[in-house]
Amino acid sequence: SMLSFEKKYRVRGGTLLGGDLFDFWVGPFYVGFFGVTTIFFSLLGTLLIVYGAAIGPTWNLWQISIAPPDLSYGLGLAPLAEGGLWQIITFCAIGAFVSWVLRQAEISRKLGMGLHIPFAFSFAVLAYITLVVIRPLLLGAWGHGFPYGILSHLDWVSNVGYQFLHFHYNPAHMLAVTFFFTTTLALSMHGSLILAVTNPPKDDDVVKTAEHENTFFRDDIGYSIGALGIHRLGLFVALSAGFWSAVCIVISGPFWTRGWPEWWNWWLELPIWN
Ligand code: BCL
Ligand code: UQ2
Repeated sequence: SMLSFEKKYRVRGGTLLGGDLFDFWVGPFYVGFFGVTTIFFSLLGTLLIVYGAAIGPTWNLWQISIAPPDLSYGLGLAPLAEGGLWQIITFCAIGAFVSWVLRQAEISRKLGMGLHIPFAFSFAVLAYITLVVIRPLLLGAWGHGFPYGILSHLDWVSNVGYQFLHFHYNPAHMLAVTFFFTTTLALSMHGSLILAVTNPPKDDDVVKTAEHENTFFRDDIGYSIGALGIHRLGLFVALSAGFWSAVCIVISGPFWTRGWPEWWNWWLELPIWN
């Protein structure tokens, strides 16, 4: 059932495209122009994946894979069974992800909220587009995209990693990994703190306050970042993880072609050692 405030905010306006045409709800879901395009692209993309599996060698879920074209096709279009499917599926995926960002933006605008959510999701979309469009363009072949399959994409990550001998020496990869780990640290601190103050035993009321939250961390480590602060920090570390992930892969090949351990020679070559 609909909450009373939902009724109040279910009003026309705020759309970016289509005007009033798709400005309505179906059950709990807002539709909008970009709801329609999301459904269209994700349905078409999914059907093409199923078709790719059907003309492929296996129905084993782990082994199904839809590969990008051979490197010899460069930046051209390939026949369907030779990577053309991968190209159309990639187009559909980007269509669906971008539609989703814009749908989030329309809903935020209707509610008069900030655009933080579509802004945040667009970092994930950016990382994906970096992998399957920006880096392949810079390297001159769609064949540099990753294959769509559960095990095959893992093989791709391993192979591309070892092309650079030891990917852990990639400085942007170091930053990305560190931000991912810091994100889990921040969320585990935040989640445990909130549950500790607002999850009372059965039949008890919530009696703890923001003062308890602050005081815990002041007693524990001499500092509290604050209730608003932890959410700003959390968003920052999470978006940084996605951002540096995109950077770490786009520089691998287009910017640096040798092993990543060798990149650190700049340090050994500093004139101050002479
Ligand atoms: Mg590494 C990349 C961590 C070891 C080679 N590696 C990454 C990064 C991340 C990471 C920083 C992947 C996350 C990412 O891109 O998110 N690597 C990591 C860690 C170790 C590690 C922690 C470790 O050892 C502890 N890596 C190694 C070893 C190498 C290596 C040393 C292999 C031998 N690594 C590579 C290579 C790559 C990485 C090569 C990369 O290409 C990758 C990277 O940086 O890519 C950018 C970004 C998020 C996305 C791309 C997801 C996008 C989601 C989209 C927009 C939405 C999907 C919707 C979905 C389909 C719908 C679902 C519907 C449902 C109904 C819900
Ligand atoms: C905090 C606070 C919260 C929190 C958390 C902290 C009342 C509800 C988790 C503590 C966080 C700190 C000290 C920052 C830690 C830094 C990193 C890089 C992980 O103070 O305010 O609000 O949830």
